[in-house]
Amino acid sequence: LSVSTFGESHGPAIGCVIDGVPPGIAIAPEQFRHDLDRRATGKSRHTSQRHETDEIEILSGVYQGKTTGTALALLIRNTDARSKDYADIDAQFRPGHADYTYWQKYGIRDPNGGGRSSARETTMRVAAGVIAKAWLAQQFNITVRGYLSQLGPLKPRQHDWQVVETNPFFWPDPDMVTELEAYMDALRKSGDSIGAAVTVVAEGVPPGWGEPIYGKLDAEIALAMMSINAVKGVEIGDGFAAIEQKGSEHRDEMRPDGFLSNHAGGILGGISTGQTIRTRIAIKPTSSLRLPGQTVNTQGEPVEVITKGRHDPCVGIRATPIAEAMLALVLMDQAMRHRAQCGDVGVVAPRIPAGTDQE
Ligand code: EPS
Repeated sequence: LSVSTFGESHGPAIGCVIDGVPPGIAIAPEQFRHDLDRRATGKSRHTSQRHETDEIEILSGVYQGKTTGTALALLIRNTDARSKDYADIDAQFRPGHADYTYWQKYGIRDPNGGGRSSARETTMRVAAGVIAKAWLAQQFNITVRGYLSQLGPLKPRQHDWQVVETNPFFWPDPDMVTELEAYMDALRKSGDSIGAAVTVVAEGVPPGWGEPIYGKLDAEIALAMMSINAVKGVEIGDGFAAIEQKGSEHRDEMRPDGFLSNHAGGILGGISTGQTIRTRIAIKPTSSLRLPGQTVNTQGEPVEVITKGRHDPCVGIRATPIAEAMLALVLMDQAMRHRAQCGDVGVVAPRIPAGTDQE
């Protein structure tokens, strides 16, 4: 499976081409609508107020509601770009933004919005992920879903999947939503931004997916997650908490009726165990701030920068569907690789049920 995206935040359109999609996957337009809306800007006062319609056009690869096996091309036209917001900073670099490194690499810059480095690009990842989610569900009954697991200093105290989709944050603790709203309102008024963490799980993944050395399932997940804008860290299972754990705590003991825990995050030796796959990503605070900061311009002179425009005070709020899409795409790719190499012969030992997981 291969996905490539194109288009800039303030260009005429964004799009993607997905190659290697098996034929016969049933895809309804509402499936795109659902996930694109979950990721979109302007759905609450806590995100960027740019109002894009994100109307998807399927250019190829789908016939009568089913994938044909040929290259799938998807397009979304930009309808609400406002390039004048960037007039003041087109010759300056926002501290903490890819403005600077794009300039160092290419020596040329499209000053309108973030261009390719804008989170606008993630729209097409979500669109591609819709295909992967549909295939995983239809072929294996796999569910990929996620939630915001930290917003700045705030951590959920309870976990209820039912409420994740009922608030603008993808937050699993119903008792804290008001607190999050107050936190975000104060932050937005201050002109500052905040980081966040998103957790994504895949339930129903059979054991055996992933290459043992190069192309480990966890390595591919980490690569995919780190390729999302603003992601600064990736954990699989307990991740960095493993530093302080003893082996007796970390190991996931097994009984014929199931695993007793899931510290490994569903992957051992780069191969899925059959447990829930769990990954958590750290998302940095957005760098486009209304607060003045020191920077340099393209001449190397010191200047003060203030970013206007319609920015996210916490881009992590919209990252849950993006991370779900990336996990689904990696799983689909690994599933096809596993099937191509092993078929069903890999499974010789008795399978242990997924068993206990800790959320
Ligand atoms: C973004 C800045 C804003 C956001 C954008 C992400 O856009 P602009 O390029 O107009 O400044 O609105 O998000 C989207 C448009 C989107 O669809 O996600 C950024 O700097 O990442």
